[in-house]
Amino acid sequence: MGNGNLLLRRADITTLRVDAIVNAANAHLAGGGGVDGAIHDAAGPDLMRELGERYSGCPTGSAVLTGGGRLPVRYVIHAVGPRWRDGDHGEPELLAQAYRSAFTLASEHSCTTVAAPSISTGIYGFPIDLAAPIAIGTAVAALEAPGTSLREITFALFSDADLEVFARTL
Ligand code: AR6
Repeated sequence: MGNGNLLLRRADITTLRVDAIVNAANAHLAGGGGVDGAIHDAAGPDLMRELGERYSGCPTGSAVLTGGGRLPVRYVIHAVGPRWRDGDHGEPELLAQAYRSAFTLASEHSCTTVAAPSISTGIYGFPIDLAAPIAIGTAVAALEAPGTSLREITFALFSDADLEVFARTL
C-alpha cells in the first residue's frame, strides 16, 4: 500500500516491537480498562506521569504522544475514539480523525513501524464491521501520504472474530 505494508495480526499489542503503538485512550487521559489498561500495566508508571505533566486532556478525534516506558517501543500514541451512540453523532468521522491524528503524530516523530488496536470497538461500542473500513482506509491513506516516514502499519486484533472482520474488509 503506497510507501509500505499494511499487516493484520491477532496479537496483544503490548508484545509488539515497533517504533510506536497506538492506545485507545479516553479524553481525560485517565487510564481505564481494555487495551488502555493493558498498555499502562505493561509500560509502568512513567506513561501516566508523563501524560499528567504534559497534557490536560485530549479531545475525541485527536491524539497525544508519550515515551514507551517499559514497553519495547519508542512511543505510545494515545488516540481518543468516539463512544458509539447511534452513528448520527459524527462517530465515523471522529474515528477517522483519531486514526489520522495518531498516524500523523507517528510520521512527525519519524516512526517507520506502527501498530494500532481497533479503536472504539470495545468499551466504546462502535460496531466493528463499520469501524474496520474506517481503520483500514485511514491506514492506507497514511501509507500513501507523500513524504510520510511510515513503512509498516500493523493492526493488532485481539480476537479471531475481529481479525476476520478486518481481513474481509481488506
Ligand atoms: N491488545 C490489542 N487489542 C486489545 C488489547 C490488547 N492488549 N486489549 C483489548 N484490546 P477498548 P475503546 C481490544 O475497550 O472501545 C478504556 O477504558 C479490544 O478487544 O480497549 O476505544 C479507555 O480508557 C477491542 O477490540 O477501547 C476508554 O475509556 C479494542 O482493543 C475506553 O476504554 C478496543 O477496545 C476506550 O474504549
